[in-house]
Amino acid sequence: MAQGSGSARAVLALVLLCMLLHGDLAESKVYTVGDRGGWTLSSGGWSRGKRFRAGDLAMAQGSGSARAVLALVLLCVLLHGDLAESKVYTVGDRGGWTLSSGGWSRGKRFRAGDVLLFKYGRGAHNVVAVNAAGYRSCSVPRGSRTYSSGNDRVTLSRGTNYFICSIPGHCGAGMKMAINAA
Ligand SMILES: [Cu+2]
Repeated sequence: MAQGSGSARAVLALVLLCMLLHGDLAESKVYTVGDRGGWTLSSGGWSRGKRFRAGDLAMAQGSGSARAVLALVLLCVLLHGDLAESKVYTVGDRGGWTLSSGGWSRGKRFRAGDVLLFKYGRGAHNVVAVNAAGYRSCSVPRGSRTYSSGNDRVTLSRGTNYFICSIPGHCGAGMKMAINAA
């Protein structure tokens, strides 16, 4: 998922909430004939000066709150979806994927489906998804996937994901990362 989608979802939730609550305000009203006095011998003049609309009096009094509950449930579903959805992490944050970004992942918690965005000068580095042996020995096992655009998105799979830069000397200098995704 793109990074903006979380706030887009929150906006959608608020718009839906507003629509539902506004719908609540705009919906037909329930008038109690005679107000507190009720429908009595003296309530004949009660309607004087009031403006009614077609559909008024037809709605049950509880429907307004039912609508509000529906709005809140939708809001929760949307906001919860927001929390559960995958995140995009820029490796090394502002610094990007460099010789010194090996420790960047320390203390962070990742989940399968999260996306790592590797940013670096094209040609200066690359990103190779390797296995544990490749990570340990700074070698590229046959069949490893190499990314080299300088703006590479890699989706984490469950378990440990290993990445190295295969430009000679870089991995040995610390340009390697092992990331555990829950
Ligand atoms: Cu490199």
